[in-house]
Amino acid sequence: MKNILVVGAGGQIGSELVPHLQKIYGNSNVVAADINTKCADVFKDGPFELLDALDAQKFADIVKKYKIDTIYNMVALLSATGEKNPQLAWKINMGALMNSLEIAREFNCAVFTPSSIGAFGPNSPKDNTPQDTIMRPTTIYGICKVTGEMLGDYYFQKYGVDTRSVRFPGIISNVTLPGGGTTDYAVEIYYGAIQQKHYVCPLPEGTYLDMMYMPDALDACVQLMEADPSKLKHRNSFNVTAMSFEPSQIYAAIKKRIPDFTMEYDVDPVKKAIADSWPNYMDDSCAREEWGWNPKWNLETMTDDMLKVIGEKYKAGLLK
Ligand code: VAH
Repeated sequence: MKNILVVGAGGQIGSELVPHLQKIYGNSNVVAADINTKCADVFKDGPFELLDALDAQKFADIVKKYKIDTIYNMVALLSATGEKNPQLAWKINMGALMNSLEIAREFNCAVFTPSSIGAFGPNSPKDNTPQDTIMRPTTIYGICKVTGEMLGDYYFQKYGVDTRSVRFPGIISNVTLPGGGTTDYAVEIYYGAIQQKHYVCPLPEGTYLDMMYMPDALDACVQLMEADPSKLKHRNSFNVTAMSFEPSQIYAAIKKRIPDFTMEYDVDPVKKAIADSWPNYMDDSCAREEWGWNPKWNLETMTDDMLKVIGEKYKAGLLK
């Protein structure tokens, strides 16, 4: 059975990835690690370790203590936050990745590190963005992600480290609010619909972005890490997407279910510039062919589930 370490477990993906992995591999086989002390109260079903991913010695000690064979490195400052402090974003994003790769090399671990649609840039093809194409991102987040992809392939080719990665689109979830992402509007809009019946959208109408519901994202992580390595022509990093929409389309999907929901636009120029540099929709045929990627959720089914779960939390007084 695998022994897994999730670093950055307290983030938007990590907070759902840990229980998802525990259901598959067993609670004691999945160690959650995060710099935030509050996470100790969240991850009570299995081992939790306080870890600053930039502390290589502590990171390695945890890998040795639990005989880890698989590292999910989920540490990242996201796109909009990164633009406020590019130097810190580089330090954290690349420091955590380099420690993950070096420790994986030393202790023979496999490594999963998410990349992102943010790894593409304004001169990447916007529609049906190919798996292999020009990538000149114009955000520090994207530069971290494309550098991370190359480091992942380098550690595989030079040292044989089993590195694998997907280029996630915007991920929509109803557990942990995302922070500092350009695609966060697609999560916030559901809370606005339930709590205020109104939302002020920071991206303009017509801004298409790839998106995915969290259950599909969690399946993508596990499916790729469980894939037969002999079938993988790519490793870092696979395009994966489930849907592409622009703000007026998600607004319409919600309004069908909450007729008195209203939305206005107040465009955030930073988020607009970032979104405009990213694809409208990616070609994820390589992931489908090489490891059976096949998303289950679309805008309609996701909207039903998001409004149901957030509505129940609201009625129970659980929303801040
Ligand atoms: C962001 N949610 O907006 C992240 C993601 C595809 C975007 O990487 O920065």
